Amino acid sequence: MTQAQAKPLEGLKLDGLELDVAIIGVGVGGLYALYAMRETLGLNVQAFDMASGVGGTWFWNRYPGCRVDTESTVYTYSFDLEMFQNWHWSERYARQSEVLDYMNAVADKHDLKRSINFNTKIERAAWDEAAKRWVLTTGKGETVRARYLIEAVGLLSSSYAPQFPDQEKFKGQVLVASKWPKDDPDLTGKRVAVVGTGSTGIQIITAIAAKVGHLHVLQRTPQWVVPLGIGPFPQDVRARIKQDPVAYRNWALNTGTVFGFVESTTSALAVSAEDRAARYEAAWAKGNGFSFMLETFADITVTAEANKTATDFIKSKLDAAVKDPKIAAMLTPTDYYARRPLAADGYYEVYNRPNVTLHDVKANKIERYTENGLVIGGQEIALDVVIMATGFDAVTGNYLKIETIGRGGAVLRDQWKDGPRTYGGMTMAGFPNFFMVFGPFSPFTSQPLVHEWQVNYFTDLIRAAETSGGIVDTDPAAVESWVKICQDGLAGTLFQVTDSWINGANIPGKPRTSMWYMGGMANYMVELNRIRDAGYAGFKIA
Ligand code: NA7
Repeated sequence: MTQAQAKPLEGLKLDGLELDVAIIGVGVGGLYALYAMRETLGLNVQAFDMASGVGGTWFWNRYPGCRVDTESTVYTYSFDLEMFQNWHWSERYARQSEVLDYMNAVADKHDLKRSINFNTKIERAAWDEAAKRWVLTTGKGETVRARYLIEAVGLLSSSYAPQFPDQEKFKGQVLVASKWPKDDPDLTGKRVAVVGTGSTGIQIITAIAAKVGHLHVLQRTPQWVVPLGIGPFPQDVRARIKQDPVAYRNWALNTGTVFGFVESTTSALAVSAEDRAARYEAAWAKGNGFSFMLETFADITVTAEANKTATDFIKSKLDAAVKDPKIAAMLTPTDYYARRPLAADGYYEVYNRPNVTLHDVKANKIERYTENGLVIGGQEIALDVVIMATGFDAVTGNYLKIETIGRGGAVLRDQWKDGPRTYGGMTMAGFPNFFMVFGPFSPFTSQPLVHEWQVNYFTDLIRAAETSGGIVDTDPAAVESWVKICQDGLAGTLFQVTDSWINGANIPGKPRTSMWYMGGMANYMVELNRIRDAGYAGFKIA
């Protein structure tokens, strides 16, 4: 890592600390929230993070091949216009180390680390009604009190890594992708198994296949994969951002998913077969999963018929790329193209390599570890390293890890037992002065610019509360109507019926439900601005 190591705050005694604002998490959302609270509002703020540095998901996910699959053009903050205009991204899809360097540069430029307590876990947050304060308890039992609490705990940062029986017997190494060691383990020549073929798994697989001795891919459910199109940062976009960064930011925010392209409004069924093939071919050549799914046609994730046109096309590419038809068949999904869209260059070609074996672990279960490896369908595979790329307890996971108690002793875990409940993805009823950055029922979009937008939105709310001396709470009826809008939105899509982390189906026992506003960022801003213009309807500043 090239960035300066973050030092914990020196001399700050946490126990008994009184703050205006406490922030949990200094990933993309929390770092900007810290800036907004301290620099824009001038409040007394401290942030807390379990990590020893800034970056959130980019701090922890250091696995081989880790990079954004959102264009770097929109994977950036815009609040510092000078940095937005001039930051040098070397690639169209920045590598993890580059994203982390960028976040450290932002934090250093704005001297944010002096307000961050690293290596500090917040285990409990309880509202003290008499004092009108949130009372936070750290992992060491210290107590910090704050008038406002902002949780920026990450959408995809609560690791999910199931343990297979007898793991303690295994003489090799078990690595969890989302908790990758800082001292990057050398996999050269090793016998490696990758469990999981989501975004993380396919990045690791394509990065290490040529390096390891033998790669065993343990696939439970095949997924549709398109190329990413790794290459240099596009100079035309750089010129556009440089010339008018505000216009570029506003353009990006006014799309559906804020991925740096405009979503199609054309049905896949409204064009001729030749036009359709040409559009898919161009999207394949360009790369990017979100672009392939959403920039080509409007209804791929909405109707089975449109979806099939996309999967037929990807299937034709898969069959052309994979030499062994049996392997090609194993790689072919049987469900809709309606999970989070995956993209990696040369993914299918990996399976032509003589040192790569694909295992179907749905048919042949991963049974247990032995000293030498894993037993799969009754057969032992000898291994040096097992990499768990098994995903996250997405969206709600990290909120529920903190024991959170609201007004009248309301327990967050009880309130969300059948699924989360929020207003605009930012607040909850009965949890006053509590704000989430990209909480459940936020728009289904890329992150940084949307985080900024939400933080700016509740910065205004906090300013209003500061001016009136009030407390910000949320009307339960407003929450219910927002949840209904979000549930209806997901119900109209194939995301609803396709198992994935998007609907909670990846975690055993998790309620399967919508966790998103599916109407797109442009509409989200219209809805939230309408609420603001109606005197913050649904929010209660009292
Ligand atoms: P994902 O997309 O949830 O993928 C997890 C993968 O792990 C997926 O292939 C799972 O198979 C597999 N998995 C999970 N549990 C098991 C067990 N017990 N045995 C075998 N295989 C298993 O997580 P990622 O980390 O790849 O990506 C998450 C997001 O992070 C990504 O979309 C980006 O936005 C960033 P399954 O499909 O459940 O059968």
